[in-house]
Amino acid sequence: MDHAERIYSEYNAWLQPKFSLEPKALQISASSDVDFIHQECRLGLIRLWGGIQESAEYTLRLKVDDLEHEGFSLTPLENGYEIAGGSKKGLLYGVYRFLSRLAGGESMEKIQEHSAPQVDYRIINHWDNMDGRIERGYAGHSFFFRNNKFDYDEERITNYARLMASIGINGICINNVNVNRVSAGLIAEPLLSDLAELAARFRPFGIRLLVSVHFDAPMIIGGLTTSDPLDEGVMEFWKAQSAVVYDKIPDLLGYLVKADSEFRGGPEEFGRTQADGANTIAAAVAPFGGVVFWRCFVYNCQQDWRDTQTDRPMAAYKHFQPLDGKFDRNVILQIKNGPLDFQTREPVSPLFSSLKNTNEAIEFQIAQEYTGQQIDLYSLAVQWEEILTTEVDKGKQLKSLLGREILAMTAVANTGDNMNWTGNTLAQCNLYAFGRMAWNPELTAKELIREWVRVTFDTDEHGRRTVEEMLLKSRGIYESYTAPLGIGFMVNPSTHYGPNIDGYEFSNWGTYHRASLEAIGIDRTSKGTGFTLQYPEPLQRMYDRIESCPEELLLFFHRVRYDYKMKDGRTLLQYIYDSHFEGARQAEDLLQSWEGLENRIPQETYHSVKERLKLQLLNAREWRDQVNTFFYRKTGIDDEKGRKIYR
Ligand code: GCV
Repeated sequence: MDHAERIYSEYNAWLQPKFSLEPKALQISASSDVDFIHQECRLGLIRLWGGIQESAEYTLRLKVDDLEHEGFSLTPLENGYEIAGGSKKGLLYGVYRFLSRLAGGESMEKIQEHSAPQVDYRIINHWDNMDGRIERGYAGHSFFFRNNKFDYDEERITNYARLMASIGINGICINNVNVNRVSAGLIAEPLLSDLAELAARFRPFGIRLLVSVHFDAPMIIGGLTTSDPLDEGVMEFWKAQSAVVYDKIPDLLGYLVKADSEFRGGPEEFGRTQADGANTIAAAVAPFGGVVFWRCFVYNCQQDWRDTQTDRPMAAYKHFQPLDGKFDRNVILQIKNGPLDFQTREPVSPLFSSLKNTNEAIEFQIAQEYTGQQIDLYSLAVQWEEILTTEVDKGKQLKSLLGREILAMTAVANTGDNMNWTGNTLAQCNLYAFGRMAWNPELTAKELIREWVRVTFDTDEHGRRTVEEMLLKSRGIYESYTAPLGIGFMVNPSTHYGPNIDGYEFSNWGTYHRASLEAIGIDRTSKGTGFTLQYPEPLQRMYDRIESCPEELLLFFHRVRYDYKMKDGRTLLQYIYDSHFEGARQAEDLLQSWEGLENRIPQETYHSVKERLKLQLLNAREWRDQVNTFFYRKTGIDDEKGRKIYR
């Protein structure tokens, strides 16, 4: 690469060249069985420095050592440096980590680290449809599929695999959990051979593919008349078809299944349990070492809004908790982080504390479906840190279950075929943070944001600090101008962007705020729907009592009068007004802070992010005015500070 080519490109994401770095003359030494890793190391240094000056005086040694399987150690030596991996995979991770720390500006002599991942499966789920559209995708089209066929740019796939491996991702599901009749065919020819070809492109990077399968595959591709998981023919179908699949892709990680959910078929249609469904499919992949990720997003999406007994957040627990211990060893229940659906603020799903004898995966969403759609700035790392440090059982934080009951961290991708992968370049930070956090859940949002900013932008301290602060504050800002205190939703139906306070109020989806002239929220306490009873003590009591319920979740658990006094003495209504005025004002600050970075951030990125921040400001003002007017019209009570509320 010559000097002129060494320029920042959004496409490189966190693998950028760095002009500010002083290259070091060295030679790389590695045995021939790690040629690919040697090559990755070399390419990485060339990318970073613009070239390598060879010198026998300093040796960068790559070796496979006796460490934890995927672990690595980075050690400066007398006249050289050593990167050791517990396996080839570990060595590859070590190389990427070493390059990343160099990119962050650290000097080689000071980089020392020993690291191994806490969870075995660190997985990205794409919600890509084979026609090329991405469900809840905000960065263009699929870079895997088009026109119901595989259609990809080979170089882009390699670059994507490298980006993912560089943050420790080891599993990728390329198709939407909402499997249709076309994508159901991914486990059969002719699509299976194409899938195998793609799997081979990810393999050198230590990434195994997963495939979302259709629960009704026995009927759709097997020609059977039922998908009943306890039917002999159905069991035989899954076994035979899986043998075909594993013959083509021996290291396929397994299947991902969304069943009995949002108009998808499932075992309950046949009077069977979720365990019956999962175990039949798991038995078919078990001989090949495959795993079934079985989603717990099971609820009644045909609820009548008049029915105040059915409470959607309670559904997953009701379906799965009684089955604890009934799932095969190679089944992993994939549970969304909260009991509702990737809202800005939800409690942690009660399933995590109640499943004691079942493998679990926690599912996050990097795609910002309800959190600004990669237009509004929203640092998910901040939210994930809160989630992972939430107490789930007598002093135990959720993250203490990682690597024990919770074997996998999975997340819905925020990528597409946009040049910068994520639409908003700053949303790359969320993708980066997910991988790093899945590797090391002890990392804080602050550390992750800092790392990402440092590896991505070759700017000065002011530039770095500004971006870091914007990202750190972004989640709080978004929450305050949208639907704070855990009330959630209030979004435009189907698109899920922008305010529509009653948009879901009379729908089937079970997401209601039930605002009246006096009060708002659903009573989910032991005296209400009983949702709080799904938590163990002391959480149950804490959430159940309004005095001890964390204020940020007040309206998730309680029905509260507008004149209720918040902890600081303000009424709930005044809190809502303040939150929306303040949030919209802070959205202005975000734009202003960014404008101060002109000439510190590459032009193209500067302008495209600025356009999004302007849209965010419009969105924030719209939320502010619609929400405040809504509550003013319900209550007839003015803002104490006399700010403008439309009548
Ligand atoms: C893939 C929400 C989204 C759906 C998504 C579903 C799920 O309901 O709006 O688009 O479907 O979650 O997680 O399965």
